[in-house]
Amino acid sequence: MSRTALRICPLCEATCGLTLTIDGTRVTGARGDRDDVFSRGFICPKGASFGAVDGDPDRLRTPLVRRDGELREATWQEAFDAVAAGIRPVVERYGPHAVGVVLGNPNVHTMAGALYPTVLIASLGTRSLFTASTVDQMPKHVSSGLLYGDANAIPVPDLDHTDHLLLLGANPLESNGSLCTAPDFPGKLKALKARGGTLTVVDPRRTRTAKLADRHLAIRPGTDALLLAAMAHVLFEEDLVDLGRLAPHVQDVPELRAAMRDFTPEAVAESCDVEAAVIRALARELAAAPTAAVYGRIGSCTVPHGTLASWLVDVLNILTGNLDRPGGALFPQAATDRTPRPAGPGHGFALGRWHSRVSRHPEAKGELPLSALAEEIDTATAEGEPVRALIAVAANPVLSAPDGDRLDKALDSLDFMVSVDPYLNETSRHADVVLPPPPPSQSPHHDFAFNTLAVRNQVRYTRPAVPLEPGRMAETEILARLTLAVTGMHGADPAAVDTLVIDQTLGKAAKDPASPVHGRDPRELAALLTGDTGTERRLDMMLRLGPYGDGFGARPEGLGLGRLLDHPHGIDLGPLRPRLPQPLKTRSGRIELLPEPIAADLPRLRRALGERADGLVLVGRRHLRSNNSWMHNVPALTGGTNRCTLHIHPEDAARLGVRDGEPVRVKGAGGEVTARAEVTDGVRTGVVSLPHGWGHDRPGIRLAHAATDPGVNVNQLLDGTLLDPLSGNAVLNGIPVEVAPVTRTEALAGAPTAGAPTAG
Ligand SMILES: Nc1nc2c(c(=O)[nH]1)N[C@H]1C(S)=C(S)[C@@H](COP(=O)(O)OP(=O)(O)OC[C@H]3O[C@@H](n4cnc5c(=O)[nH]c(N)nc54)[C@H](O)[C@@H]3O)O[C@H]1N2
Ligand SMILES: Nc1nc2c(c(=O)[nH]1)N[C@H]1C(S)=C(S)[C@@H](COP(=O)(O)OP(=O)(O)OC[C@H]3O[C@@H](n4cnc5c(=O)[nH]c(N)nc54)[C@H](O)[C@@H]3O)O[C@H]1N2
Ligand code: SF4
Ligand SMILES: [Mo]
Repeated sequence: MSRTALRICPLCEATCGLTLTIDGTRVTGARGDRDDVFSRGFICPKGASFGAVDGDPDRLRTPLVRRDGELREATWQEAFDAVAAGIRPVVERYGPHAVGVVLGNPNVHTMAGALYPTVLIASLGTRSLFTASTVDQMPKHVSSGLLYGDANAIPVPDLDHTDHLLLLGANPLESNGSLCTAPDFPGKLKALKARGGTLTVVDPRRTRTAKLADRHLAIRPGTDALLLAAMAHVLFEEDLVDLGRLAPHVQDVPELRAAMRDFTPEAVAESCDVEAAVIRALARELAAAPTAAVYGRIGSCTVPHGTLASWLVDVLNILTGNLDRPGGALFPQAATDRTPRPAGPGHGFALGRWHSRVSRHPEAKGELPLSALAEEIDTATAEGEPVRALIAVAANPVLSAPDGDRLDKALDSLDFMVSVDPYLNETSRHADVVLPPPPPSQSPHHDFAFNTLAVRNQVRYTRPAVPLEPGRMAETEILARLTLAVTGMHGADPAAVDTLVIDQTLGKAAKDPASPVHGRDPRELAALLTGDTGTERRLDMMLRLGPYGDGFGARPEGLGLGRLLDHPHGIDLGPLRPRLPQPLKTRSGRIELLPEPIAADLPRLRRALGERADGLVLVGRRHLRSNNSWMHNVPALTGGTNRCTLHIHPEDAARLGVRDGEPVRVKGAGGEVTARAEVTDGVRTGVVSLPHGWGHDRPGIRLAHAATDPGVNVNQLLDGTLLDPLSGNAVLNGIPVEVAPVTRTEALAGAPTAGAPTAG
C-alpha cells in the first residue's frame, strides 16, 4: 500500500517541489509536483533518485563514539555526554577560539542548518569559523557588502523577463543554477531565446550551457575581472553609461571612470584570449539591450580576482541601469526576510575585524578562509592557541578544501572532534563522535537561504514526509543539544534554544519602530505562535514578522505558518520587483560604486594586464548527477559520463603524448594525482579539467559504492596558499598544473587510477 507526500528537494539550489511515493516508511519514487507554485513539475535525475539518496544503506542510523581508538555505535545520551566531556575542557583551558567550527554546504539545504549554527557560534563565542562559503561565493558577499552595505544583498538575474543574459563561469545545465534559484534553469534559458533574447556564455569549456548560447567565449581561466573591467571601460569611453532611475542612489561614478581607464579592450585581450573587437561588441550589446543582466558564478568567484570580478558583474548591471529593474538583476524579497527597515544610511560593511593566527588572513563576514583550517590546527604561533577541538556540521573539507592530505593529518592531531554527518567519510572518520541526522524524507523543509536568491518570490514549507524512525533524532534537536553540550548547558531541555531565540527576536521586534509589533508585549506575542515543534514556531515567527507577514494581527490577511500549511504546494508572492533604496545599508545610504578596499585591490588587477602564464591551467566541472563530495555512493547517480577523468584538448594531448583513456599524472603546488585522460575539444587549449569531490579511497570510510570507483581528490593539487585576498576565498579554478602521461613501467606497477571503467 503506497501513499504520496510532498517534499521540497534539498539536493541543489533549484528547490523543486517533489511528490514522493512512499511504501511503508521507504521512499520508492519521486516525480515533479505539477502544482508546485514555483517549480511546476520540473525534476532532474538527482531529484528522481531522491528515494535512493534517502534510503542509502550506508547512511548511519545511530551515533558513533570513539572508544579504544574505534568508532562504535552508541546511544544519543552517550554521544552528547562524550561531546560535552570533549569540548568543555578545551574551552575552559584554552578559550573559545580553540574550538573551531566548520560548516559545510548541506547546511543551506536543511532547516536545522539555517536555524541553529548561528546560535551555536554566538553562544560559544569562537572566532574560528570556517565554512564552504570561502571555497565558493564569499567574493560575492564581500562585493555586496561593500557596494550595498549588506553582504547578503545579492542581486539575482531576472531570468523570466530579461532580453539579454551575459553568464560567466556558471554551467546551470549541470548545476541547476547557483545564487540564482530557478527550477528548470535550462527551460528558462530556452524560453529567453524563444522570446528573441540573447545568451552569451563565458567559459573555458564548451559546456552544455555554452552550446545553448548565441555566443560562447572560451576565456582564459582567471581573467574574467579583466574582461569585465574592459567592458566597463568601453561603456565610459563610448558614452554608453546610463544609470536611469538608479542615478540618485549611486555615488563615485567619476572615480570609477578614472579607475577603469587602463583597462582598454586592447590591453586585456591577450590575457583573456578574447579579441578587443569582441569585448567592445559585448559592452555595446549590453548597453543596447532593452533589459539585460550580467551573472557570474563559481568560475568568476574561485579565482585570484574573485571579489573584483564579482564586483564588476554588479558594476556593469549598475552602469547600464539594469540593477533593480525588471529584466535586469533584482533583490528578491523572501517571506522570512527581516522586517524591511526604512531606507537610509546603515552601519556599512567591515572587513578584517580580526585575522587568522598563522597567515594573518582577514576575516570576512565573521569567517576565516577554509583554506587556512589545516594550518590553524597544525601550527603553533605566539598569537594564541591553535584550534584544538573541532565541530564539523555537514562538512567534508578533506575533499572540498585545498590540500586534503595536510588537513587529514591535522584532524588526526585534534584533542577532540565531533561531526554531524549522515556518513562515515573522509572527514567524519576523524571524529570522536559522529551524530547522524535522519534522511531528508524524515526532516521538515523550508528554504530560508534560497528564497532570498530566487527568481520569483514565493514561499513553501513541507513537513517530514515520513515520521522519524525509532532511535532517530531530528537534526534540529541534534544541533540544539550540541549547542547546549558545548556551551556548558549539557542536558538542558533542547527546547530552551528555540525559546531563547524567540524571546530575543520578539523582544527586539517590540522595540523596533519599523516592526508591525512595535510596542507589544513579547510574551503575549510568543504565546500566539503556532507549530508542532520549536522549529515550526520559529518559522511561524519569522513569517509573521516578515515583509508579507500578518504582523501578529496587524495585517490579518498576511502570512503565518497556518496559511502556509493550508497551501501545501506553496504560495506565489509575485515576480521580483524594484526595491531600491530600501535594501541599502551603506554608511552613505547609497550604492558605493568604488569602495576603498576594491580601489586598493585594483593595482593587483592592473599588474595582471601583462601576465600570461604559458603552462597548462586546471579548472573544475560539475556533473548533473553529482553533488560535491557526497553523492558518489548512489549507484543510480554514478557511472556513464559522471567520472573523475582529466579533460584535455586534442592539441595539448598530442603535444604531451597523452592518449585518450590512458592514465596521466597531474602535478600542482600541493601534490599530484593520477587520473585517466579524456581527450575532448569540449575544453579549450591550455586548460585541463577535473571535477571535485572525489577521492573516496581513504581507510575507515563507510561508502561501499563510492569506494568501488573512488576517483582522485583534485584539491590535492592545491597547497592552500592561493586565495583571493579580499574575501579569503580559495582559488580553485585556473590553477597552474603540469600534465604528463604515466609511463608504461609506472602503469605496470599498478597505482590505482581515477576514472577507470568499472565492471558491470
Ligand atoms: N576543486 C574544487 N573544490 C570545490 C569546489 C569546486 O568547484 N572545485 N566547489 C566548492 C563548493 S562550491 C562547495 S559548496 C564545497 C562543498 O563542500 P562541503 O561543504 O564539504 O559539502 P558537501 O561535499 O556537499 O557535503 C558535506 C557533507 O555533508 C554531509 N551531508 C549531506 N546531507 C546532510 C544533511 O542533511 N545533514 C548533515 N548534517 N550533513 C549532511 C555529507 O555526508 C558530507 O559529508 O566544495 C567546494 N570545493
Ligand atoms: N549537479 C550538481 N549540481 C550542483 C553541484 C554539484 O556538485 N553537482 N554543486 C552545487 C554547488 S555547491 C554550487 S556552488 C553550484 C555551482 O554552480 P555553477 O557555478 O554553475 O558551477 P559549475 O558547474 O562548476 O560551473 C562553473 C563553470 O565555470 C567554468 N570556469 C572555470 N574557471 C573559469 C574562469 O576563470 N572563468 C570563467 N568564465 N569560467 C570558468 C567551468 O568550466 C565551469 O563550467 O552548483 C550546485 N549544484
Ligand atoms: S533540479 Fe535540484 S532541486 Fe530540482 S529535482 Fe534536481 S536536484 Fe532537486
Ligand atoms: Mo557551493
